[in-house]
Amino acid sequence: MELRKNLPEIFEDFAEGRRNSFLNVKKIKEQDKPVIGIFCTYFPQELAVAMNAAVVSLCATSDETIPAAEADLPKNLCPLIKSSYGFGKTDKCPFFYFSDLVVGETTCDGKKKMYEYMADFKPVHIMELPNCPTENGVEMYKKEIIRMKEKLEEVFGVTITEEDIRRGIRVKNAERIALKNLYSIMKADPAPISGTDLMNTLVATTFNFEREKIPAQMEALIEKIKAEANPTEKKPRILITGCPMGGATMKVVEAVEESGAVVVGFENCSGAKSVEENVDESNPDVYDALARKYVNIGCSCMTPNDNRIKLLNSMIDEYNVDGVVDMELQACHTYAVETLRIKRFVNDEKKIPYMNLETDYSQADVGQLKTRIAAFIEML
Ligand code: BJ8
Repeated sequence: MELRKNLPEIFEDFAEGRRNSFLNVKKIKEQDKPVIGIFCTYFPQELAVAMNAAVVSLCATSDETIPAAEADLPKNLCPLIKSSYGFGKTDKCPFFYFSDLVVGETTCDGKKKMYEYMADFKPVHIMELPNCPTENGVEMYKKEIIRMKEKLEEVFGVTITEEDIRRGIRVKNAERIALKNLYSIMKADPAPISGTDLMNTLVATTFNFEREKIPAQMEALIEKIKAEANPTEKKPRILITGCPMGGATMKVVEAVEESGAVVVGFENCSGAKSVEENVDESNPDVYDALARKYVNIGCSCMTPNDNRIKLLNSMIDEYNVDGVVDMELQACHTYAVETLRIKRFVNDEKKIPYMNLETDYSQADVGQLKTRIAAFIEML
């Protein structure tokens, strides 16, 4: 990061880095390094770091390939699933194209059934994720993580030692701490940057293949923000929760911020959900340590999903949140069913306003979203 640049230019650099990542993944292939494509934060990336493989996120966030996907999949299916499948099927995503192996998990029903068709045109490995974040679930996922490691060894002809995995854990823990330090700057009131810049930066870092460099980059960015961002206006402070954010769904963040509020936190997968908790480096059993961290991710695919409530509880307090916006993607049943529990918790226990909205990857509802969100913000 060039420290002579001003903040807007630096945020633009992160966006540029994401665009360049298409070229970077090509370079990685030219160096004969393995590329693993993933769809979910339940994949323990420590295994990939342990074998020096690049990890690319294949969760698509645009509606471009949905019509192609709908030739094979039902129309009434989550846009994330259709879009991701469509990019793979039409070969429009370079990350998918360059992935040697795609890893999926048994999360929601739509995703796990989609992988069956995806396996027709790409090698796919499925990790069986438990439904419940219990000791049984941890035991089961531990076995799956070991099976995943063995699959990687078989496909790529490598040996992954426990020492390699420990290095992977250290690298990923340092990365998570750095990302948490970045989004924690939003605890300040007024918030120093917009939620839009924050989310775009968080998403861009997932496309940085030099993971060891992320902590220093985040540190430099935080210094820059502290030195240059001097907001004076206090605004209503919004926490966003629900399905993963990014790409087309940034329309929700933009609508919040255009209405005069600021998004101070993202509990979603692209935000705190997978970053808050680290892997216990003192656990002598690396597989147990990984299983415990990952099974604790508060996704609505888990039942009961107390970990989401736990994280929301601390974020609402720490970020001094005035209102919660719960974003559901169309036909995402697990998150949709969970809205009632989240509403009850936010209204009854935290005593602050809550709204939930359902959207997809089209821009057709932007006007309606803006009207609803503006009315919500006005009420705060
Ligand atoms: S850990 S949030 S990345 S599953 S939105 S495809 S749940 S129907 S994306 Fe997710 Fe992993 Fe959970 Fe995170 Fe299904 Fe819902 Fe679509 Fe979803």
